[in-house]
Amino acid sequence: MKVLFIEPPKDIWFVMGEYLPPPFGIIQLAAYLEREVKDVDIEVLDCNAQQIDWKGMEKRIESFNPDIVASSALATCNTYVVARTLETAKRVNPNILTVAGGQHFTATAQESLETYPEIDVIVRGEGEQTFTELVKKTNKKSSFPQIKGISFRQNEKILHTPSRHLIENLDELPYPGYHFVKDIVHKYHFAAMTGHNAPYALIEGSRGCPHNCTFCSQWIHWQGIWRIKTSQRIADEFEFCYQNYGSRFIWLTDDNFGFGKRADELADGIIQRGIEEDLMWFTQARCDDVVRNSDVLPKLRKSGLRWVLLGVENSKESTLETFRKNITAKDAKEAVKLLKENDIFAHAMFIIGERKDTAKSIADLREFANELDPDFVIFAILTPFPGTELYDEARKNGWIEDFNWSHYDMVHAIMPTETLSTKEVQEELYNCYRSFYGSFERRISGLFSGNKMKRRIYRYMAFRGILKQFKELF
Ligand code: B12
Ligand code: SF4
Repeated sequence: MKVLFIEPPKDIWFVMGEYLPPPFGIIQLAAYLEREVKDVDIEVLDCNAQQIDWKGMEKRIESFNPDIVASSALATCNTYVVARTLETAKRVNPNILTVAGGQHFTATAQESLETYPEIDVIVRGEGEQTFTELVKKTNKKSSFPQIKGISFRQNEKILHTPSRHLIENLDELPYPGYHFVKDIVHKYHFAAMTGHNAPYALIEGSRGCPHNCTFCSQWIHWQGIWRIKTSQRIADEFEFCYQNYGSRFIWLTDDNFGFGKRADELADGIIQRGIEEDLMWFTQARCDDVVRNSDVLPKLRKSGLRWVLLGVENSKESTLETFRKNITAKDAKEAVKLLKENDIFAHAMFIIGERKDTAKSIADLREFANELDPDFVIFAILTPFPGTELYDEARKNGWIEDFNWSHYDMVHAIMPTETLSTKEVQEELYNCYRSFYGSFERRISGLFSGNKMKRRIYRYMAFRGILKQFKELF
């Protein structure tokens, strides 16, 4: 049995500057499959890192001659590249079983199977156990209805088997399969933030989130359950990547790190392993968690935590309530201040385009962002990702004006607000960036900041003209 995992050629998210991430979801699945099934020949093809175009991909599929080709969208905006990948596989050999998975395909299983005849099976939700069972039963298609967690076609009908239970203990997962990409592992980088000399790895610390924001697909995908790896295990994975793959910048994939005791223990674990001196790591966090757990920040900084992305989202109370975010503008101010005091790069994410947003409320948000003055900001447009409560509401009310999935990148406006057209929401995004990064004082203070990461990103922006790229969206 031969299985080929493919990370398709795809566009980077220019908002984050220059980076090349490892295809984490699929190397994780590959490692699990390798451990559970002995007689399987597995390859991972990362078209981005190997600079392989569509033609090159086709040739690789031909030469490897797989029984199964599997690909992951990561985010909704990559739907078409995954479909094209699987279509390419079918063109090479119609007998290849093509499999897609991840948040988007899970949420749109019925619709995706109706739209893309090139997809044979969609693995819904958690992939490891389901995909492994699918590989074991590939040659017995009659047993597909017994595999929990898949959607597929049978006799012209689309079937969805019942969902599978989640893995209870994430510590039982194998270490991520970086050995599948060992020849190119040195290529992964987040140059805009950490330069070219800090090999970049992703490590997963948890799945899901205990909160339930209306626009977020994360908690829905993981069934509203937050499962965490032990801090000991996460620290082991840090050391594993540091020692074996030379990783010097680690992105902890948790959408909500949680801080607290877990963070304290992780910082201890990294420091005890003696790898903190030349290690940088990143995570995403809620503002209230940072404020509540400020006492652990110095130790986290010592362990190499250099950069935190805060989901500030908005300053307006009613908008935060609509999002069910359960934080306040005061939390955001305090969190940014605390991160900066601890020399941790404070990165804030804001969302514009909520239904009640007006030109005035977005101007107020711009003012708030300027006053908050984080080291770096991303303004994003409220996007109805399939699977979210927002998507259901927007669809029911006919708000969605654009169903081109490649625009679901939080940079393209998809919906109008009550008072702004979709085009005006798009223009407001540009105004937000211009307001924040257009400030001469901010640019100068960025270029000469005491924080190394901040100096690097402002230098990067100065030379690459990120503002210009936003302007080109119109
Ligand atoms: C790291 C990351 C990034 C990195 C890139 C990482 C990469 N490898 O390319 C960066 C910063 C560049 C990035 C960018 C973006 N991201 Co991002 N990102 C993440 C993050 C934090 C971790 C991804 C990860 O590795 N998870 C761990 C793996 C194991 O989980 P997984 O991929 O879901 O896979 C499991 C299952 O879903 C399933 N599965 C998945 N794929 C497949 C495929 C097959 C064949 C099978 C069988 C199973 C399967 O099995 C896996 C194991 O159980 C996630 C949030 C999260 N914690 O997942 C957001 C997330 C995926 N990103 C998101 C978004 C919106 C984006 C952006 C559009 C903008 C943004 N705001 O960040 C851009 C798009 C860039 C692009 N063009 O691809 C959203 C996606 C929502 C959606 N439905 O589209 C997420 C969920 C964050 C969120 N809470 O909203 N991202
Ligand atoms: S936005 Fe953040 S806090 Fe809210 S549900 Fe998603 S991951 Fe959790």
